[in-house]
Amino acid sequence: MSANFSFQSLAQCSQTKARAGVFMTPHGPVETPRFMPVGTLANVKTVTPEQLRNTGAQMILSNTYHLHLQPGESIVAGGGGLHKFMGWNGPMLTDSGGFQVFSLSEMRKISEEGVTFRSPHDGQIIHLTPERSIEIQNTLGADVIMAFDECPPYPATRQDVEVATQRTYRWLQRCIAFHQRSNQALFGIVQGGVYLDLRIQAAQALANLDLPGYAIGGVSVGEPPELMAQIVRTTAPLLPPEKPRYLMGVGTYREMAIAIACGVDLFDCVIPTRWARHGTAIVQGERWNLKNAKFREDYTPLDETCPCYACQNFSRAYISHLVRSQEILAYTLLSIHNITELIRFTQQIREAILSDRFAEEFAQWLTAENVEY
Ligand code: PRF
Ligand code: ZN
Repeated sequence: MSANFSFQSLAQCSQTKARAGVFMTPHGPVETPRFMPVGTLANVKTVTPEQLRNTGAQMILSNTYHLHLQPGESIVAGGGGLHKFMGWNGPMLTDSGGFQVFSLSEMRKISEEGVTFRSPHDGQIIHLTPERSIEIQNTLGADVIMAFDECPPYPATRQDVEVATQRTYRWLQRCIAFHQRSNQALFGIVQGGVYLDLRIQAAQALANLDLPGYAIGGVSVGEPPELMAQIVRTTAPLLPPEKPRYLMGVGTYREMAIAIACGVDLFDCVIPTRWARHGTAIVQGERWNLKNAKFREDYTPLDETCPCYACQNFSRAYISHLVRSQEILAYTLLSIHNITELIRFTQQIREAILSDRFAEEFAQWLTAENVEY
């Protein structure tokens, strides 16, 4: 690993594969396991960087696809790079764009060279290739950049997933060849859909490449939860233990707890901010709709155990009022709270791992149907 990055495992659970560690980046440490909030368009929606820092966020995410379309990476570079442009001084990661092209744009065409699609902004034809994705991510300047991959939909035939997984591997080799900066760590992404033999092949092939970190992609795309658990349980242990492992797009309590038990260190998900904008609070892993009549005269905080700004200063009744009135402050307070809840959950797991109490204390989250650990 380059001198700018390191991953140190501080403790290993005696009953599961969970570990607590520190991932060091040029913009500071990330204590793992940890949830990373999503800031798609160079901001975590409705939350200022200062508020975000106070949720316990260490590393945050942004997206190559979105920033390339709007405002364009040269504008971000003109503003001093992604960190300076958006006022976030901490560790940052950009996703490569492949997944977003497939989930968000129309008229996409995929070939060995890359992906062609129409910009949803102005209809312009855009080509994204492994080299182009890395070039854009180099220009944006996040600490961690992701390989350009193809995430097959669910369900998909074994044949289609095999083609996508092998192409993803060739694209990774092109990303590695193109990426020349030591102050940005390139993570590889394991695909393979729900086909465990393809997952195993891909994980072993990637493990041989000595990358600074590894992600598991292609999950949480509609497959049943027990399949996701099986995929993570099969894949994570094959990735080098001395490197950070990142499960992409996953952020519910149960999914994170299970993945952590399999040795995963990092997570991201739009759930806390997206739900916030729908007036939904996450409380101890449950989903509460603040429009519910029972909150109208409930003067207690969202979560009495939560240290966040929203819980320390406002009641359920007040936030319910803001949600009903569609006041923007509702979304800010709920985003702050939801992000804090998810980060706190991963922090509590980290502390439990450090004192080897994880398997007992989080037993309620560690079961998924038909899955054993
Ligand atoms: N690939 C990339 N980003 C992603 C995913 C993926 O498979 C997922 C799948 N859950 C979320 N974000 N590049
Ligand atoms: Zn709170």
